[in-house]
Amino acid sequence: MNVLEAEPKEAGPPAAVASQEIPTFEYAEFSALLNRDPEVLLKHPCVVSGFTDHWKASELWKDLARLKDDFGSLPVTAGAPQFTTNTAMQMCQVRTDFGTYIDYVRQPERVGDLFDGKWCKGDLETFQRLGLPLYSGNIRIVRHSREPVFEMVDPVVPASLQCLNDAIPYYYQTGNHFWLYVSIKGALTPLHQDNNSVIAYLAQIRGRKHALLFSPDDKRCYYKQGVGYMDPLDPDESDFPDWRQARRWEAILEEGELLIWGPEWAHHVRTLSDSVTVSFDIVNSTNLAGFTRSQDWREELGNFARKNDALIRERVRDPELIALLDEGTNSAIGARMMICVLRAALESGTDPIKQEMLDILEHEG
Ligand SMILES: O=C(O)CCC(=O)C(=O)O
Ligand SMILES: [Fe+2]
Repeated sequence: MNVLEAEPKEAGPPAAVASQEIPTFEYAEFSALLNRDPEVLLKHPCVVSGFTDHWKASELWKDLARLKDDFGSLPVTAGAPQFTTNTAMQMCQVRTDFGTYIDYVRQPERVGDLFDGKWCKGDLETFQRLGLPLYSGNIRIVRHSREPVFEMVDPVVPASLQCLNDAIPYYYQTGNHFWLYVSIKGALTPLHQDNNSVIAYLAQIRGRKHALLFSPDDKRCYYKQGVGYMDPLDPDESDFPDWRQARRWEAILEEGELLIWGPEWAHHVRTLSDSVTVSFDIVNSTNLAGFTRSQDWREELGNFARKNDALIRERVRDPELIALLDEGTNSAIGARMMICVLRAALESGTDPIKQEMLDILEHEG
């Protein structure tokens, strides 16, 4: 759909800035493009049609009752907005389970009774004043690469797009790299960059979303240290005086389409109609170094090591790791643990991916 036809009042750009429409490709065309230019996603995001046509999820996950049956007992939080990325932004949040969240999505007017006593940020009154729906984006349905749920989204990565996820130790434990988003009209994910420098996509199973993306090269225009990210629908001139210089890439994502972007691309996403989306994070040779250098997986791996302290001390037997478990930060523990695991794996054979990660980690700091 042409972005200019799309609900201009709600979704349109602020006056005085033109958007660049994100180019759309048929799946075969996108594969050919990637073969010609494996780095195309560093240059601009793409919308791809036809990629998810044969996913079981494209039919089965349209059905909220099915999602509730399959994942209803899992713990989640839901926020309005999904999370905040600017110090001036207010937020309300409930702690619940996915099943109760699905009940809310079906009947938002029941918010008061469904989440009575469940508010962990703000309260019902503040929530009603904010005027944004609750949005849960942190259900964890994948913990390793052989999880049966991958059968629902097969193939999970477009042909011609290199994917090294499975060569990275603990990939699905150190970050929620498989996301399932269910949301209602108006749900907001404010402007942010994803953790771990991943390549990421949104596969639209049901409903429509409006997405604005910005290149990492323009970051100084839309991000301010100590303040956070701008609101691209209402930029604050005093914090972001150069916002007009950042090129806005825009798409209306329709059912059956995939929106895919490169590492560090900032994105702002609003749900336009009852929506189900699968999102997936990819590491390949264009972002392996960025992934390895990023902080986020270190925290998660460090956290995991701390929770399994006795086991790790016994199994890894690395004096430096043991010293860090005594008095190091989670991040330092995670990095050291990754070094140990990579070294152990490389003892039983060469592996250029693990070797590149190890070289980066051994030569930093
Ligand atoms: O679909 C959305 O609301 C945003 C999702 C997102 O930020 C992501 O998958 O990285
Ligand atoms: Fe994101």
